[in-house]
Amino acid sequence: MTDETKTGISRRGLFQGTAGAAILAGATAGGGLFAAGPARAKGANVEIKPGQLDEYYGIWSGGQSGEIRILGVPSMRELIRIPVFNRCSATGWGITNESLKILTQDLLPDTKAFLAKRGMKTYDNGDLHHPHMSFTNGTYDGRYIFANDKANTRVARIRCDIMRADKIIEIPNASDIHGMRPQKYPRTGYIFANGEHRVPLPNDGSILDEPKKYNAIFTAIDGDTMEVAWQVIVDGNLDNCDADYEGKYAFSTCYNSEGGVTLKEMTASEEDWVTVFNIARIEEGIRKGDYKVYNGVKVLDGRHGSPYTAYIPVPNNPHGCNMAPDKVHLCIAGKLSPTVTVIDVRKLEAVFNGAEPRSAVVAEPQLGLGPLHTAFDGKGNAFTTLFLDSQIVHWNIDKAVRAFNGEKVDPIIKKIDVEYQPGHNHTTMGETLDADGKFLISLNKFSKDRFLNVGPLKPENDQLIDISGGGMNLVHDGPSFAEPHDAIMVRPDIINPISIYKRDDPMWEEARKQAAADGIELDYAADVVRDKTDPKKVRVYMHSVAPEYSLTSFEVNEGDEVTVTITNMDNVDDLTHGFTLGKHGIAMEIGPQATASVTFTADRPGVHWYYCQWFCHALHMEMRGRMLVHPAKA
Ligand code: RUQ
Ligand code: CUA
Ligand code: CA
Repeated sequence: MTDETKTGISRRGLFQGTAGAAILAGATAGGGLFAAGPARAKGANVEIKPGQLDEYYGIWSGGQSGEIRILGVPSMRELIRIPVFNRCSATGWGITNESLKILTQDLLPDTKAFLAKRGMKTYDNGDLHHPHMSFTNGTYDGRYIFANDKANTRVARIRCDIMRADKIIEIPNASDIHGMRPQKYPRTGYIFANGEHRVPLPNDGSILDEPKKYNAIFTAIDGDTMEVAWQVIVDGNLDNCDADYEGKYAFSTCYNSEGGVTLKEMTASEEDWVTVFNIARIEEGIRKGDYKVYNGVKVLDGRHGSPYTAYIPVPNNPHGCNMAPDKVHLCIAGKLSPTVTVIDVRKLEAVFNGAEPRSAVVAEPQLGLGPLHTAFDGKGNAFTTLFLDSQIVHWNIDKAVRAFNGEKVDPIIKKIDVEYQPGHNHTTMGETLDADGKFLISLNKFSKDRFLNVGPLKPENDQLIDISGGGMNLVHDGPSFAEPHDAIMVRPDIINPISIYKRDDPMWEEARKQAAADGIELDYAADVVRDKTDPKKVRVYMHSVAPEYSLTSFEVNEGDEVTVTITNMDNVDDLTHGFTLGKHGIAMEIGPQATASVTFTADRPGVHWYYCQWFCHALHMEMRGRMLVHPAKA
């Protein structure tokens, strides 16, 4: 954010204004957030007692940690973490063959070659901003969670039955996937993914410091196959996105219509735009062959003048892009402008048929400084985060439309302070037709003095607000580690995870095939098999029943490539075993009835203990065995 915003208010002035507004909010809101003090606000009956279950699943982005976290809402208890783009020491994500397959198989050929030169199989990091669930008929259907990786231009699909990724694909041609949303209607369908940064196409070094020749690319992924369906070249760049409730359009905010590469250049203009993608026309364009193929993907030209896109001017450097569950209003947060631009999606057809693009704008209320994202209560009201003001503004969409038409009405219902600098916010079921207006989460980028000091890197602060009575009551402050950009809150009846794996789960398909080829029954295995054609390859098969592995030792030779495959035969809820091999950097979880495997080279002669790292039994410490590695003969 620049010091001087478009409104001409300096940062110093802003903070003075904020302090004043904070006092005001405290006075008018009957003890607004500042006054709330302790984590439970008076009158807000949301206490979750020990042993009680929460009312919602919170599916939280783990930001630059690369993971997803599942919280219980409203208790804000962190329930579990799902490793996605990161490495996980606990579960072995990025170590096991099963996870490595998902992390590597859909990388692009040039990425694989680039990583191989560095001795890597996949990227070790990720920057996960936007977790969103698959939809059917405008509401969550509990099949999948999709999430972007801005750092390495990937999109992941997470199975909700086991809460593990089953597909991670790298997107060609685009650079740095930021905004990402599933199609809401009739079902998902497409996953829309914004390549935020502009790069040359192809990006092979033939074009370097010629920004005019760079492009941003919009991608539609088929959520069922996780293959790229098509891409569209756009003018400007692509920040956040959303989709409508009729399956007609996707929308993206553009903060860099200037095509700049420096902050100064990217904020030079008075206006940027929202890019609207016309799905039917794009599909028609694909059918008619109006595309070029780059890196195996059909790419349409959606720059100005094309039939595929419309560019609707909005004040400079917009950010959030949120479709209201009234099926009509798309809310574009102004960021540098104190406004939210409201677009009526029913007017877009006319725009695509030649009407002036701004004719689709039906409101542009002034809400406060630094609007970033908008959430909805399903009752016609919206909540917009004000980053600079450290506030959330509660406003009415209909009144904003009426005010835009000249009526003397104030759309603002109330403002409350949050601690501090909110980015995303989200309401329970708020991005679906089932928006229920119960809770609002404010994901604040700074916690400052809100918690015990933990050193220079502070946690962020997630504040849960009860909006069920039409007001806004803070019910919880929750510190969170880097860095929830976004979150969704989903009714528990929609998500039905299993507790015990099915033995035919596709996750360990390869291990199943290999065992069959070796004549091994995974469920009862206690075998060491040396490969017939490549005698340096050894496959060790065992199963586990608490507190024992079926093999208490196995022997290999120095230099052998060893694959250890373990099946957890305990058929009991919550009985996970593990396999940690000392001094080898190897650890993996093996869930109830799951099979997991890991491959490594036995290049340390000697005795190496393996042990179970998930406390599973009174004799868990004794759940161990030895790998004996014979030294290579000199
Ligand atoms: S963005 S703080 Cu990565 Cu969703 Cu707006
Ligand atoms: Cu099995 Cu600990
Ligand atoms: Ca701009």
